[in-house]
Amino acid sequence: MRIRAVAPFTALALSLAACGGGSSGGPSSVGSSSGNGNTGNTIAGLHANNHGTADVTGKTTVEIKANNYYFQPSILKGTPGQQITLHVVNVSGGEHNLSIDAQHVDKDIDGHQSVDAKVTMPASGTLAFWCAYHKSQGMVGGLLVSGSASGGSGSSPSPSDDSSGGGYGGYGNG
Ligand SMILES: [Cu+2]
Repeated sequence: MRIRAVAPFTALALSLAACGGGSSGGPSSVGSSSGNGNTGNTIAGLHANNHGTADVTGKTTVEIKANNYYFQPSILKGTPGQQITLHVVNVSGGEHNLSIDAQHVDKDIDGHQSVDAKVTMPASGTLAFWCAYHKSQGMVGGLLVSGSASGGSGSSPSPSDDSSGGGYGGYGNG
């Protein structure tokens, strides 16, 4: 009787040991699978493969690339209420998508094709956009508004640089 009672427990223990034997680190949470080993970034609370930020202040048309599985640049930084036509170029062979729920944007982009989508910068903070097919894989971007007054939330993910000159990407010449 005692043996029959112990045997299942032993099997379970062995199973657990085998399962956790591969990790050489400390205690890790069971069952957490982080698929792609990219830099774990977050845009508007969503897991995102972040491929950079572009300052689009004053622009009416902005081109971004869609690839497997990210938008580049991933974050577009503008002014509150700024209207932009996003020209999304799918540089991969597979189908992607541009979706912004709050603005009823939902456009498929076939491989090596492009689409235009009119979007509006949020009043404050960051509004996320994503590929409907690969959102869970981090194909997420954001419309970021800078210069908004301190709203009290204080959850700005980017360091607040106060460069009002618009000198984005300018390196010293000479
Ligand atoms: Cu996609």
